[in-house]
Amino acid sequence: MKNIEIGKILYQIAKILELGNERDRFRIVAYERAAQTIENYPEEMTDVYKKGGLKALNDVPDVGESIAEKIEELIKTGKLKYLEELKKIAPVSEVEFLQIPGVGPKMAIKIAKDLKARNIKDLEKKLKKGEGRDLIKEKTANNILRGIGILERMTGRMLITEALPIAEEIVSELKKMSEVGKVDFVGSLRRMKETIGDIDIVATSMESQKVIEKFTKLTAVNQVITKGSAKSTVIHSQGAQIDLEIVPESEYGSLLQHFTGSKEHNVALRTYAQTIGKSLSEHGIKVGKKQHKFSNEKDFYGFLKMDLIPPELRENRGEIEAALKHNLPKLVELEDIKGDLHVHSDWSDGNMSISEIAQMGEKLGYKYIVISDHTVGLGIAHGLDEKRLEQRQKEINTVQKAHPKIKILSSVEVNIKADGDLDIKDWMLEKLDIVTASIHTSFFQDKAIMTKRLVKAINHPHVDIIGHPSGRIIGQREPYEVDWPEVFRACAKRKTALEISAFPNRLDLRDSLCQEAKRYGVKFAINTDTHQAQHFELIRFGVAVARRGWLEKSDIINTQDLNLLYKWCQRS
Ligand code: DGT
Ligand code: CA
Ligand code: CA
Ligand code: ZN
Repeated sequence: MKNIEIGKILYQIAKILELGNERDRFRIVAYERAAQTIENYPEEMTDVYKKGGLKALNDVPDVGESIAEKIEELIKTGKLKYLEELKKIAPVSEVEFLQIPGVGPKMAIKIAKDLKARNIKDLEKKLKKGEGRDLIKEKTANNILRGIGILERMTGRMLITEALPIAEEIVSELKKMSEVGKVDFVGSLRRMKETIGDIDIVATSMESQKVIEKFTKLTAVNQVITKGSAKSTVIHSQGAQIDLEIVPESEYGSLLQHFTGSKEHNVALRTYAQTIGKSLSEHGIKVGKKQHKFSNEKDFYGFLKMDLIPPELRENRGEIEAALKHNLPKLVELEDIKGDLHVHSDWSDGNMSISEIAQMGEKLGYKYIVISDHTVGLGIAHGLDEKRLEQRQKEINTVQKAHPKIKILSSVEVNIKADGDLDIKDWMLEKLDIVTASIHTSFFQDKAIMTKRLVKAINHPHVDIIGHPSGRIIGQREPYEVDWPEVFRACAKRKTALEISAFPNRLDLRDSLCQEAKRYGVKFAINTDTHQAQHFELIRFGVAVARRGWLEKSDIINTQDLNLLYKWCQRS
């Protein structure tokens, strides 16, 4: 059983406990935390268990004795008696309603008991007809309908962080086969889109049938949907669909281009090609009767008098014109990142000490690392008040002495209250090196109020960055209603950066909004929002969003040397 599956089961337990009115809030939180840690853990729990048994499971952060035992049972039997028991007590429909983003236990019970909806479909019908408006207000009903919409859109899609390891594993298996030449994953995954429908892989081989045979027999393959002489579709053990196509080496460039997409990019490209008398297909470019083949993409785009377009830009958002004019952006790269500006320590809800964070930062080759714990308003995250912030500063000073190679900056992720004020006093904020302000409460305000609230925080003299600016959680929560142009104008004027959170289900600010914000002159910070060691490596997904948003090194404040970063922060 994979970590992702174990994580899902633990989340499910937390939800059912909540539904059953579990009094012990900490028990619910314990399951949620364990689930989050395991989902992102770099080593499979099965391997941890193989090496060190129950004790090793217990040593995984956030995994206590009782949860370790449950993981052991899951690994051994693939089932969990405790969950079966819980499900017997919890009503089926209520558990189903909990899947709807924004619907909590209380609402789930109300929907089932008072509105008498039998399942999600039934609920959707009832709400659309306007039934039970005395029980559920218009606004709430609309929120629930929106939640059902998110659920439907997400169904069958995975987060890129789930899809990428699966694709990488299959690519490496294919590379091991002696019959295989080149292999690449293509489609939305190569474009680094935030969610992935299915995984597409292309490979070259002279013996395609043999490769297809071996591919369909890989241990990670659960089910074979189709199997041709050069094409196959299978279902991976983690539920993902994988399309494999074997292609001739001589046409590899055009096929790679075709299967990378996006469909919108390909359609626009084909339309442009027609205007100059060329006809595109997956096999190459036809001029008159002559079919030109391409072994690499650079030659393919070059034949159309274009620069090679990075996969992340192939969404038909202006890249074709830019490639023709030879002014594509020089996109930011992972190696450009000089430090992470958003890391939680064990002073709030992170599980690393400041010393461990400094060590990790050094290991990653960062020039600086920013400790940005939550502030007091966020009770559940053990937020810091002014007094504890001063205590933390002492520890930072001590650790800094032991780590002269990396600069440890003192920061907070301060809460933006419903009225746009911050929950830490100005005199304390002034002492910090850098300040990120984020919204963690009152998500569903009207557009005008939310915009005013954000702009107030942007204009605060001590705020340098707005954290996860749109508040969306992929598959769970829609972004807030915000007047983005107004927010972008305020950011550009005040020189407040917008964060691109690399956290897998946030990836917020999203790609298209980054592209738009850049036009206003907004700067960005690519951060991980790390709470535990393995989160640091998520930074690549933040860089991917920035690249999809057309951003260059100079658009990102944490690609700059420390003195320039200081300059950015001490502007007031
Ligand atoms: P996904 O799987 O929903 O995340 O998105 P993609 O982009 O991976 O889409 P998919 O798997 O349906 O197809 C892979 C690529 O194949 C797609 O990006 C472009 C190409 N393709 C598929 N269908 C068409 C089509 O009808 N016209 C053109 N021009 N290209 C297509
Ligand atoms: Ca795909
Ligand atoms: Ca596909
Ligand atoms: Zn955070």
